[in-house]
Amino acid sequence: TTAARRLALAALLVAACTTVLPTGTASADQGDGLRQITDGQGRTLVLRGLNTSSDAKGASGLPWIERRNVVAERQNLGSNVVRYVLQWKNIEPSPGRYDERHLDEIARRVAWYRQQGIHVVLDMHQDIYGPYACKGAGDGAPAWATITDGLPCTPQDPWVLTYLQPAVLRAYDHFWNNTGKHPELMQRYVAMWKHVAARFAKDPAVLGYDLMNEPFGGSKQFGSFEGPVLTPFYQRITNAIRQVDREKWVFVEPQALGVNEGFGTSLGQVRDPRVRAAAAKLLQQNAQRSGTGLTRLSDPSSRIVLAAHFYPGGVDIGGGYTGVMKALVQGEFVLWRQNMTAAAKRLNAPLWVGEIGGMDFSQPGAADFTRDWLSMADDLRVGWAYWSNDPSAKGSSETYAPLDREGTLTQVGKVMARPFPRAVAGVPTKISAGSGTFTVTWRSSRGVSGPTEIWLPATVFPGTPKVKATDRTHRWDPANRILSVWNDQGRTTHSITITR
Ligand code: 9MR
Repeated sequence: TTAARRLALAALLVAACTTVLPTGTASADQGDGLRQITDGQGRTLVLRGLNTSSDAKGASGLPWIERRNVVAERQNLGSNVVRYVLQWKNIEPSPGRYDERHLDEIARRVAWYRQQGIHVVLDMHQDIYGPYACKGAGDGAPAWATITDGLPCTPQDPWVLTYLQPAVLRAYDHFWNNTGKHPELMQRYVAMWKHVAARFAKDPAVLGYDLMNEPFGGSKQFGSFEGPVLTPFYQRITNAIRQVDREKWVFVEPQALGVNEGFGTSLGQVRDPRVRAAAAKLLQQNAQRSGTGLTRLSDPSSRIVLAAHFYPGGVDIGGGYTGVMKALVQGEFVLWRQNMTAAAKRLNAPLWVGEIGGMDFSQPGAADFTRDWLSMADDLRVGWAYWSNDPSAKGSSETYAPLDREGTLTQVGKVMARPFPRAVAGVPTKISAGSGTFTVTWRSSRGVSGPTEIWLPATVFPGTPKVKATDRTHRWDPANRILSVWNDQGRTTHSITITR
């Protein structure tokens, strides 16, 4: 039966993950020491929001949303980020010719997010290589970049199995130049990213670039893909982007197979050229004004983010979250946490969950599952983007999307609407949501200005929130439901507890 197969799959994943677990006990506080994504004022950004959208995979490459949906998202979920789906096929319909009208359409939607104060991460999406690899099954690459050598292909159910079809494997093998025949494909992809970055470099809403959704190595996987093939490719794209954009964050994803479910990744470190450039400038300035001391530069640190996905095996293919299944999925939570925080530390990069897979709310345990991944993110002080915002992406019922087409919270949306600190004036050390209470603690860090901003949903805090804080100055903005807290001068650790 399918239930038995799901169980077997989950058990297999847990067993496999256990074998790659680092030895030693899990630290209770794995979020400690993780680097953070920061804003222009040096504040830590805890980025939470939705993926927009799965239906953008279609011919137009554009999502279903209208401006009012973005307004509703900010009001009802407090989103401060969107992972915005775009695709190579729509951007570069023929080699070297970029569709500026399509980029304008993207920019028009990016502006809707800007108006709501929502940061945009541009996600170069792909699944199963592209629509031309397997009879329209996938999305991503244009026809001209899809070379399958006429191999056969039959779309599979579940859809991920289509990755293993001969034509799809060959398309990837040519893209990664595993075949040694098409080095121009990766060159085109790099040049395409440089063009997109040049287009959005000055757009203040765009926070960064997610270089490739869920990379798949074709006939090379894990150790023969992530380190030797994917890492240098990311480095090439990053170098090209930095020629036109020194500031924005670059989001890199591990391979999806296995890692989405908790396997460790062997992705290597991508170096940010802005670090070397800033150091060189500093040396030069010091030489020019010898004796005047160091000149402060804005922020010469690396801006590479590890954007991992989380799809505990079982629930994303329609299983429940009860009994043995729940225990197995919880095992995957532990593995994912341990392996992804270890990878982020090894890569010296902040961790962000670019996709967390929702669960079908007609299945038992869906609310518990949602609360559990939300709590994991709180514990780690990492942000996430939920997959996805499509009201009917997975079948006809509206069971996955947090908001319906009118912008009203759905069942999953009501669980997801919970308090979080959008920006923290320092390094967050604790984020904890209880029923009707919320606590954040943080420590000061140098060069930070502006307040800590906490979003408080009306569903949890209907009235004016009661505040107990170590710091004296706060302001409640009832229209936007944001509580701002300014660090007291001289204090190094801060704490705030909110009750209703
Ligand atoms: O949820 C999406 C599903 O409806 C599609 O059939 C499938 C193929 O396009 O893609 C699913 O979305 C996936 C996303 O593109 C990448 N990460 C995993 C998502 C869930 O499977």
